[in-house]
Amino acid sequence: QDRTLLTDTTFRDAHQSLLATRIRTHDLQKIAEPTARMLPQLFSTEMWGGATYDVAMRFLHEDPWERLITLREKVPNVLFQMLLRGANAVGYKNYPDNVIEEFVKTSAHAGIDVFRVFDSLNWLPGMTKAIEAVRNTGKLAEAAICYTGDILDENRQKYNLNYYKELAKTLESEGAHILGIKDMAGLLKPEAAYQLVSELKETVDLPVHLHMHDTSGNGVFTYARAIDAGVDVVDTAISSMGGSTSQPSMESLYYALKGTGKEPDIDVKEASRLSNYWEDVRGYYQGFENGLIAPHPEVYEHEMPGGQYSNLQQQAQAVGLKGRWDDVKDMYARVNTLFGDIVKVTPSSKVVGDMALYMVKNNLTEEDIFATGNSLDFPESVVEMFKGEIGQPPGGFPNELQNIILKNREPYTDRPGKHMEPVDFNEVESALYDELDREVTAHDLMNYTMYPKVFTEYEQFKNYFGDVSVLDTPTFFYGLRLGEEIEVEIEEGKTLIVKLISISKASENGNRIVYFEFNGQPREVIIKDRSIESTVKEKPKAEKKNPNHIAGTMPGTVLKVLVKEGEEVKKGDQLLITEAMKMETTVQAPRDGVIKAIHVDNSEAIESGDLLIEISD
Ligand code: PYR
Repeated sequence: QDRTLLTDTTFRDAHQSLLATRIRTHDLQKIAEPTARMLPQLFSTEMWGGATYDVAMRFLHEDPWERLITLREKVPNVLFQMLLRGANAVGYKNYPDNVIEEFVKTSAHAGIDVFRVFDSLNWLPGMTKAIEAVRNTGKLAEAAICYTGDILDENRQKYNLNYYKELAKTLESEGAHILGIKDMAGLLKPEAAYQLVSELKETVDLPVHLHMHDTSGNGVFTYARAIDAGVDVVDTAISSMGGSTSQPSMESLYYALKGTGKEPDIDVKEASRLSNYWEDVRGYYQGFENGLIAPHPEVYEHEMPGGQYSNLQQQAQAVGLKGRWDDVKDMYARVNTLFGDIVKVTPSSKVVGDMALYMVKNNLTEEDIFATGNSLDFPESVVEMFKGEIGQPPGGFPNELQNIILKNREPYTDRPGKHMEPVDFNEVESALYDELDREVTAHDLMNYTMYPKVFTEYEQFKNYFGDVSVLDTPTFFYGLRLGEEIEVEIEEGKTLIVKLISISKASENGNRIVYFEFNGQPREVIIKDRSIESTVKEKPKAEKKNPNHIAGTMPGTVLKVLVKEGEEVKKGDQLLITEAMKMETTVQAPRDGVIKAIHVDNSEAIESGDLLIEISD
């Protein structure tokens, strides 16, 4: 009997799914060499891609490429795997073809060996360029089918066995080296896994690699049945970073299979030593835990991906829906039905999540959407998806709803990449050179091309605060307590000892003097306390029933005002774009009229109910 091969997802999907993607390179690199020594027989380690790319810059103030390069140096002996969102690369929208090509080339060069490519609607044209780009680098293209629904449910047959078999055949003919089954929510039940894997093994002549999340608690059972059916590789995480919304636990699967001859070729004692490390480290990230402390079979109802659960929960809190999480989960499933039952994985899952938040926040039902949808301002991501910007679901979008959401504008049905101008990287390079005032690397180019705003803010932060990646994680997240002493290794073998002595009262302009010891020498530094300056002026509130008043619907920021006072507008014209968490909304004119007053500026913070714009006849 062949041993089961494993991919270890601890460095990527495990923390994306348990801790809102927050594990820092600092904590990964400390355990990288021991991991390489202790788990040499893995098929691969998934350590990059998905949400880790933008979260690194956005929240951890580090460069995702440095993570890849640092880990590559420390782990030379195991294949590195990344998650690539097809035409969306590691972003949330389609990019021009030459960006995909360049991104794949650069990632392969920096150390990625296996690219798991998927499309968030299982739409083949969204994957073909990425598969081709991977093949051109000589690396391994794992093309993944996203699993949704339930092949055993006779009442829900949109995604049935035949559907998956046809897709698998097509991916094989497109040049996939490995067939992935990406069960991003953990919906694949044990018997369904047996049938699906058996049929796919009959259908294609490729190794089959199964990825799932253990949200329901049935993960190891599902894997065991997939292994009975001949699956070649499965995704697991080190036990203290496994289970729940993460992947099933590596050691648990090992013990479950022991005696069958199919147990993976790992030293389970070494694996549990790695688990001890992660158990301690996980504690530093407690604030990002998603609160799921028990199996959650409800996932079979709401179908939310493991990687989305904790992130959407945070988004819901940020828009004031903390007490209504049950409603959001329920609405998530209803929105899926409203959208015609689609695959839900980044970015399509985010669209469903945005719509669910929008409907709960505004107390809307499906009937309201059909009855009053023409006057509703849907989240930007919803409008974009229905316009065809992230591809097409099997069978297309429901027509009536599409007309309502697009306000009868024409969607497109071909590949979005076709409509996009290629990015001129020389131009980007010279613009960046001016802005950064330093040599521009291939990695800067990718960061900027994919996330211009996030990258610029990351650079500004780094210029202001320096390289914070050297700080230990408790200090990074929570700062120093008075009297606390820490060691900071700024480069190999060069350690500084920092002790916080005291902090002065704030001066009138909000500055404080921080007294500390630096390798035993007293030092001080003046720092602006950004929490002072809370004299935020109140904005006028919109009159609820006044049709001339346009109000903010969620706490957030104004991204861009698109009109001027005195300008004539027609019903449906775009007035301004707002952002709440990462969700953009375009506010449209509810009727024809003239812009009488604009009460907000670009980048201004707004509250729900604030008066943004007034219209008159
Ligand atoms: C991602 O795209 O980030 C997933 O984990 C699906």
